[in-house]
Amino acid sequence: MKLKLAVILPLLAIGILAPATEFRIEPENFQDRPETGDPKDGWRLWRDGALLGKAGMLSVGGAKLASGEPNEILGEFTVKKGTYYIWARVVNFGEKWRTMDLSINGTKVGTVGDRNLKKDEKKGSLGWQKIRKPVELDGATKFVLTAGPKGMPRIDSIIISDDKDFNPSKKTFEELAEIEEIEAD
Ligand SMILES: [Ca+2]
Repeated sequence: MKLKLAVILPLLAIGILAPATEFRIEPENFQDRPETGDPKDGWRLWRDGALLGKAGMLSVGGAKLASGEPNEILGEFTVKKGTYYIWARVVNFGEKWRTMDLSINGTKVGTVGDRNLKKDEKKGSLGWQKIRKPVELDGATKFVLTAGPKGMPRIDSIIISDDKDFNPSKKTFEELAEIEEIEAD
């Protein structure tokens, strides 16, 4: 069936045929990512050519954890209004303790990092993990990553997509790098 322009235009206007939208958010570009200078404390920049933006963030735990302070980094971004599915590119050792919580605008939306290894997933490999529930975003959006009590999680990138079928695991590194990055506010 051919759709006539007179039919297509109103559908576009209400978003039914609008193309899916993906954005990248890079934790290494969060505004508030205190580096204490102590290699055993807080979070550190993780540089590697295999990472989007050639860097990520890793938590090294340490004194902050011992003091009971939340070991977190924070980024603020302006996001176009929409319902988004969230994916995080993280390292998974399958040992359950190198985890971090992702909170958005003060609400925890999920935990990523170590989880059960999938078939064919190598221990310590980088991979995409999906946050279970979609989130509604509109404008000013605060992302917080909080390292789990034992520290040591690593994260490269976050992608938000308004397409429930989007799957970054099916994209090449080059395709992922071309996804527009939202600059921190
Ligand atoms: Ca990155």
